[in-house]
Amino acid sequence: MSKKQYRIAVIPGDGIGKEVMPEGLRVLEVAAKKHGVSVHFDHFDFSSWDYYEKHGQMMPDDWKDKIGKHDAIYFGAVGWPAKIPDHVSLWGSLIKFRREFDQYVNLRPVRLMPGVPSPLANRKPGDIDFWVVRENTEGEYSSVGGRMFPDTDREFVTQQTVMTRVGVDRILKFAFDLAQSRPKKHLTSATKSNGISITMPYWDERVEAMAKKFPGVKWDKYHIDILTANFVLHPDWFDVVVGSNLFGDILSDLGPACTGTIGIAPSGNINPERNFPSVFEPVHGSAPDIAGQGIANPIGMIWSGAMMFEHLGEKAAGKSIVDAIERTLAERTLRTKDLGGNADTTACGKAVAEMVD
Ligand code: GGG
Repeated sequence: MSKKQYRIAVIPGDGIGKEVMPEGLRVLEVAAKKHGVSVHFDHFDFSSWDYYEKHGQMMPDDWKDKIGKHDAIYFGAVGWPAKIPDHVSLWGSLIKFRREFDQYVNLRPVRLMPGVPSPLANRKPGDIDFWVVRENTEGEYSSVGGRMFPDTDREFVTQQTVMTRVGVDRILKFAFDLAQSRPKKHLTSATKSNGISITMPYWDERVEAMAKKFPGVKWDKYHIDILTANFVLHPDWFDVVVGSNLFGDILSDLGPACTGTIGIAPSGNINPERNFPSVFEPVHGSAPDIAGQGIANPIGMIWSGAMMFEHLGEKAAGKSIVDAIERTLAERTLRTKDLGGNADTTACGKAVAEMVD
């Protein structure tokens, strides 16, 4: 039994984030109890439209003091576009975490679970089982740029992609390390160096340089356009796929969609050096179109909790949650509507909790 008590900051955020979070916590509590893991949850209401409405900003000025000493952050979803522009909510919360806690790895598994129908023809579990490794602190998500002469016919808007050698090399090293640890030992790099003629050839150069340090890893690269087509046509080709901030974001929505639904996809925003807490959140956003109906799929939130336990070193507790997810999804009636079932958010969460052993 682990002697440490983990302190987890819990931030449900907006929309369905508020609905799936209780199910994530339900399952974490059961797994913690069964595996002798001691966890304490501190709840925060910021990173949400409600907080913004009261305070005029997404988070308090001392947000880092409030959550920076926790062992991890468990996050729901951000964004309420009817009330606040998406870029204001995202840059006011999640992107601050990623940058200021140096969470330069965004790790997102893509796996077809037993019993879950893939929208792709003739795919079975094992055919789709790979990781998307997304660069998480720079690239296309840069704040370098601006708007001049607004609302005139001279209006001019620019935003630069930023790639640093440190930033590119560290994400590539993480991805090659991961590929080396897997049976297939295969890495695919997402590029677009024919059209994006400065940053992407640089990315390719750094991939080639890093590959020399990993002679045991087979690697290839695809332009992002054909790579997305190959995700759909040949998902079995992939093992570890590494991409820039934007390419990684797109690929990690498309990948899970090929496994049935983006609703099951988890992610970790990871600071591998552990100087800061890492954030674990479902890949999906706040989904205003279905929020408030109690029908959101809680599996992405629950699986993110499993990733969090694994990151904290509580491997058995994490695995017990993933196994419980597999057993739940195998039963059609326990799945939510997006996967052809009729369970609501709570029923699906309870089913996973009951399956944890
Ligand atoms: N739970 C993830 C979330 O709320 N995502 C909102 C979003 O739009 N994220 C964009 C990003 O991850 O870059």
